[in-house]
Amino acid sequence: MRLHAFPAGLLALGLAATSPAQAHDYKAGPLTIGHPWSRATPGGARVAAGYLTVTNTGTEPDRLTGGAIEAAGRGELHTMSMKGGVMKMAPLADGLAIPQGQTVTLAPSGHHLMFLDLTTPLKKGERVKGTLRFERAGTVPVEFAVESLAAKAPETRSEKGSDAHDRAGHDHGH
Ligand SMILES: [Cu+2]
Repeated sequence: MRLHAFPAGLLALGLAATSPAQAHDYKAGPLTIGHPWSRATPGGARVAAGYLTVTNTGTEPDRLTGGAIEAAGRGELHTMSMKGGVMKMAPLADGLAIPQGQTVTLAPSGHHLMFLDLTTPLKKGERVKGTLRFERAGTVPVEFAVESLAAKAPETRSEKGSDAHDRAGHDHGH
């Protein structure tokens, strides 16, 4: 998908130079987005996942409704849950609530962004440009830090995007 332009001045965007050196975060109104990251993808992989934290210091709830990276055709917001001893992943149709005063974490084995139709492999150590979409805070440009491929994560070679999620043995690094 195309990345949307956003009105200048809408966002108080801050890149905090905190240590450790790899940490990065962003501000969008009352939201602080902590360390967006992804994992390196094996050759041929068509999906990648995105993880981050969102802290809402405001007085109103917000809602994460989606996200994207330039290297992928589209993005979805997913949740994972155990069903009959098997991890299942499903799109979050209504987005993910970010209640005021709380921090919501997107992490492996939990809520995450899924980037589908990946056109370029993600390489460890690089940062990939993307966006997050919030109901109130709007579209927020971020960079996802690409970290190493987890040793246990097998390759995902499906060409069918989210269909892969319903198959046994699906894995793209959760
Ligand atoms: Cu997923």
